[in-house]
Amino acid sequence: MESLFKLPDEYKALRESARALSEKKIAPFAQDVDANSRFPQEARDALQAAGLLAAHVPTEFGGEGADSLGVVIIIEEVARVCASSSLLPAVNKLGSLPLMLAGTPEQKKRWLTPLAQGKGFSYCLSESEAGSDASAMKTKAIKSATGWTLNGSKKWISNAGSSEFYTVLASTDPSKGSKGISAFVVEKSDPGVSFGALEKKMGFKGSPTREVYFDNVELNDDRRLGEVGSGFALAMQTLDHTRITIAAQALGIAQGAFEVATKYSHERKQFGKEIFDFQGVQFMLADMAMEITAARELTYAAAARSERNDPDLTFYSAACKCFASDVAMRVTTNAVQILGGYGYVNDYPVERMMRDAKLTQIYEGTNQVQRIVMARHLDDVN
Ligand code: COS
Repeated sequence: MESLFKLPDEYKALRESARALSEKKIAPFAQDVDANSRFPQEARDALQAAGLLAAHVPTEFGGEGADSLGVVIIIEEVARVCASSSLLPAVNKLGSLPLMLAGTPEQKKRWLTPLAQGKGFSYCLSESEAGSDASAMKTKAIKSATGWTLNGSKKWISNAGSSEFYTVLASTDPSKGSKGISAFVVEKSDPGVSFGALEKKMGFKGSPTREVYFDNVELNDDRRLGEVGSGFALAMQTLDHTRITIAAQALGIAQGAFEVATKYSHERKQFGKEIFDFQGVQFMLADMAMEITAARELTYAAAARSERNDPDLTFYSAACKCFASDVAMRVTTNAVQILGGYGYVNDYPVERMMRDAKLTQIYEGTNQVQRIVMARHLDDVN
């Protein structure tokens, strides 16, 4: 009973070091990264130097072997100061998880080792006509004499062009629908791989998002992850684990906005007193604190399930992603409200946080998709 719901000390220490690093080496650049839509190079270098860029990579491949909760805490702390930067470790986990789940020992050694050394790993599932309906993808891998020939394109790919490696889902037998999809590792240097222009986004402006094109990309069969036809299930299984990192990101954004709003409410005086002294403002802050706490408990509970691969993981990961991102949207919107005119201009970070929060309700499955997933797993709630 004593340890029930109590975060073990090792995670507290991890939070402290991730927070110190984020405040010192990432926060000072967050506004510039957003304002100039530029790659957060300082964050990338600082995270790599500290072993936090792909901390989930097992120690046998040179990583830190951080568990699901450890990765959640790292992402949460980075997102608290700069959401764009927090996508670096999050995407590295997303891109490489199919390899960790289904790769052979040789495949793991081949790509996880350079990932731990700082090469990025992206995830290519979505297409222009296949977003929520992911299995409607048109990208095809056709069997060739030596392996596979890949043709098609993927859309909204985080860190595209910056990452060295890409897990690509492609149809290997269109007649079989979701059962005819397979997963491959594609390298940036493979002939026939190219990238579109940077998307101009509402938020997460420091994170490069591009289309990825495959024009007769020849892949040996050793690029295939798992069995032929198992790709869609692998993609969904991956998201079961990684949607939790989006909840972590949402949590961090919400926490950051909540702290700014609380501090401001004590500094700002109107009608002769701190605006904190108005009950209307206190109620807003109390609601923020309550919702963030609830989202954090749910996210950490999901992370523990991810680590154990519990049967109710699918429900928990969808629930925490949906809940935490909705919380982040409400919290950041209310933080802007508390700061009033100052909140709407970029003297303070809350307008950036509000723009960033929006994406967490959309990517790795819209919150409507999360509700579809939850509705299919209602029996897990008991
Ligand atoms: N784990 C393992 N396998 C899974 C799975 C999971 N969580 N979810 C589905 N599958 C497998 C099942 O094996 C299923 O086959 P069976 O019929 O044998 O059970 C197969 O995949 C097809 O699943 P389903 O019928 O549920 O697929 P749908 O086409 O109905 O799609 C949704 C389901 C909408 C939930 C799915 O397409 C989805 O998550 N879409 C959003 C994609 C997304 O998140 N995109 C964001 C881009 S990544 S940044």
